[in-house]
Amino acid sequence: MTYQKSITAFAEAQKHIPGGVNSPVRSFRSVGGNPLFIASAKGSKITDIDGNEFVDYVGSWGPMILGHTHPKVVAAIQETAALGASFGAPTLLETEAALQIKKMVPSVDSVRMVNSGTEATMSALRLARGYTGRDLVIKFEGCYHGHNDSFLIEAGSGALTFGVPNTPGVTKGTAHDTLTAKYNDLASVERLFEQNKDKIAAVILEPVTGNMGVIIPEKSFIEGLRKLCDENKTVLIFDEVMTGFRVSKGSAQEILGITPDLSTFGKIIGGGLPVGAYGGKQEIMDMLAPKGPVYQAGTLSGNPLAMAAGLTTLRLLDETPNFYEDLEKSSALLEEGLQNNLNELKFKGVINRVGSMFTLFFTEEDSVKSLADVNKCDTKLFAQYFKLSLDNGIYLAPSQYEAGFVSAAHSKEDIQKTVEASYMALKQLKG
Ligand code: HOZ
Repeated sequence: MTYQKSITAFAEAQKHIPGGVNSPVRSFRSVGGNPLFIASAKGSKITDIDGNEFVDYVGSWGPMILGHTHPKVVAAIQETAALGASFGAPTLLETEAALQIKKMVPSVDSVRMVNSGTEATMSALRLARGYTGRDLVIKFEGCYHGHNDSFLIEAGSGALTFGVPNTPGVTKGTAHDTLTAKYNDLASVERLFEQNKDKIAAVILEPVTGNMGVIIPEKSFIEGLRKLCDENKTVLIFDEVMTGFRVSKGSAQEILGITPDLSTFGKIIGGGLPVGAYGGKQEIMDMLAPKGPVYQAGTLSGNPLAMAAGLTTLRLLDETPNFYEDLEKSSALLEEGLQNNLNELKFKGVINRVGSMFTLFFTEEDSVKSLADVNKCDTKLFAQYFKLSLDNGIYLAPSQYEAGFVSAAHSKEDIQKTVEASYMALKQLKG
């Protein structure tokens, strides 16, 4: 495979865009290489400007659960665009989108649209602070909730990949208001509650993590968080930007059987267009302006194109018979194939998967349950695996600390090709 056009394009982009990319995770810096510049995508495949085609497991970092350029989503965007791209005034689409989200996630009584997952978590935290009259927030090491100052403390995703979990530019005051606990370690949360009685506004977490790779919460941990928040009148926020409508129709909260007070969404609810949302208990949501005193706004919030793409996507997820069952089958097939490869080649690794989100961790450990476990992974080995996979036509996220996403467009042949490519890569790594 040649990547020459991408190499030239990246050299040019770096002259005009910081680091040549508009979001750090897109650079291949941590795996050493040149990011691919993408020309187009269809279904499960993505094509770069050199004409190379890959089976895509990035899926725009989560939104493309139907696969790329789904004809109904494309038609909805085109039809809506013909009527006007943005009005800065209410449209019927916004209420329809809100109703659809409420139908699929019953903990949401009322929902406010914003433009990204970052905006959703930032606004949810402000709302929780306004509602409780408290300042502190507990987040978990390795969880990523977008690039708000409050959450760039021990953060995952690109912040972890590029070694800046506590980024410069965040004021001491802001950092002081963010407390960090350990994922799957309830005692670390209990300690923070004891030390900060009646001061904690919110606990926020990825109910299944994707931003330090996929980690599954233990039942006692997630139940314990709900209990602690109830006892301390603290708002429990599930950041479902990645897991929302991804791991099941009702999102992670459905499979975990835990009802958060607020949820944040993004990615899938925009069908590939920029969008975010936060919603939850009526009593809390009623605190938002113009009804209540907590201010939050946006010129492009509830944008018609994003609403049309998102609503069409959500309706397809809701109404396609056996959608999540079928997605589970292909994802399980992939996991089984990857696990068989590991077993056959006696290669040490851990695969964590929930529905169509998965991570293959290159680790000597038997399980990966926390950031401490993630930090034991061999990122150099991952980088080599990533490159070999790419050369074999498989496009993975360019970091060990991310999730892979299977879409409804991934066929049995795609999965088979991926398993074979993975086998070849692992074999080469074994030497
Ligand atoms: N949550 C996404 C990856 N972990 C963010 C994508 C980005 O930062 O561009």
